[in-house]
Amino acid sequence: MASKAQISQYHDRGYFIVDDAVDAALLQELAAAADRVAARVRSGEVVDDPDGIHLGGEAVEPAFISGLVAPEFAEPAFAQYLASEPIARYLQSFLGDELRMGWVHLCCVQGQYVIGWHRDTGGQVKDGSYEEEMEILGRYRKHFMKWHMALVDDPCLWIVPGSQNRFRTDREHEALQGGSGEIPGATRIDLRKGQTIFWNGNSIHRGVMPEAMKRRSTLMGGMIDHRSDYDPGEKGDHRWLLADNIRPGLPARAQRYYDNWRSLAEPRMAAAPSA
Ligand SMILES: O=C(O)CCC(=O)C(=O)O
Ligand SMILES: [Fe+2]
Repeated sequence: MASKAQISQYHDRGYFIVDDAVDAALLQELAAAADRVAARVRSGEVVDDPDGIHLGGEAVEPAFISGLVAPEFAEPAFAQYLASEPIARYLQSFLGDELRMGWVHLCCVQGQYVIGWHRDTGGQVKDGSYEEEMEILGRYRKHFMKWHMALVDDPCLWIVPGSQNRFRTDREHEALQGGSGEIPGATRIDLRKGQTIFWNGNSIHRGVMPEAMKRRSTLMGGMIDHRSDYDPGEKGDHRWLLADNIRPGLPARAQRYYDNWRSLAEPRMAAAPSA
């Protein structure tokens, strides 16, 4: 379970960092598996397509890979990780016992990488009044938790601590409109290999890869409290997850997460096939 100090840091500053959310042996497996999946996408052997993971396609240089639990990647470590005990224990403190599947993605950029300042409130008003912004921050993704886990040391994420709880400043407004430059009080998160940051995406944040850094290899996870109503925006509902070959390859706890998700997502997707 998360400690009281971690829970209050999460609520006040919008994040906390831990060393023990992944087992040492699994960490080594994940790091090696991540390199293999990136190589498979790079060579065209596996295609990570929102409509269905498949074999044999065009080589691309991946930045984010999303189909990690699909059997086409042949890397069971990712589903084991998503269903692992330490992840469940940390999430339980915030989301309760009954979770539904979010995601685990790999960020494997090489070379340049910048995602400007933003909150993860996609689809919501970005330029709202005080009342509108506070309403969004109070409601959006409230039953949801996300995290990064570094497979190699990762200093790319920047967060403005506490900004998940308050209206933007003028300087932040400018930065959120696509302006560049620094925000006073922003913190660079220096994750060492194997460390996990659980953080609130309503915070103002950005991703920047330092010039000297050659490659990033970080898992990005998310999970949802299954007591909450289904929200089509709660995760990119990739249709590949509906394929018949996904569920049998998952560990028991992940099957439960999957079934919870599918029971709500499938009827939605059937009603709106291209959503
Ligand atoms: O590169 C990063 O760490 C930030 C990515 C991001 O914006 C997010 O995970 O919401
Ligand atoms: Fe983000």
